[in-house]
Amino acid sequence: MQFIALTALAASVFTVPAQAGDAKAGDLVITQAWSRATPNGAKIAGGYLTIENKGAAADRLVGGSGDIAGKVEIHEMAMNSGVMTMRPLDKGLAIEPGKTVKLAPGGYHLMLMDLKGPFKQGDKVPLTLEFEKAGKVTLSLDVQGVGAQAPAADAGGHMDHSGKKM
Ligand SMILES: [Cu+2]
Repeated sequence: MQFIALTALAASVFTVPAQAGDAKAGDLVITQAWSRATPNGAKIAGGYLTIENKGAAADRLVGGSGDIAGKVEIHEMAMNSGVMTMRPLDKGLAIEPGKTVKLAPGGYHLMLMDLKGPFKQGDKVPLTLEFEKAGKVTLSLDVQGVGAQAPAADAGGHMDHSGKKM
């Protein structure tokens, strides 16, 4: 009995994240999760974060969800015939073992769509990410100012990359 109690205690101690704001899911460590304040009436926002895979097997970011958005997609931004475009990654984003993948303006990002309300600077927006192997992990996006590392194409490029109105 004593042994079992101690084991349980040890396990709970080791699952506490090292730093406030960081999140862990299995062998994945997620840091620097952030977003930007949304302009008036905006229905979309980008989500950015760093994912490190400390394990020996590949994993895959396959989706996300949150009360603040009707839909969360994983997008890739790329130059296409001189035009900055975005496309959803239907199969998700691979996180190779030993590698760190950064979601940042101008590259991979989370697309939070059908926002239920504005993001204001200083907000912490709760979001759940889903990984193929590590499962679900909840974290919060630190909302920065409107112009924080904002690529000009971000908001404007969204109406047509999927062919859908949002
Ligand atoms: Cu996008």
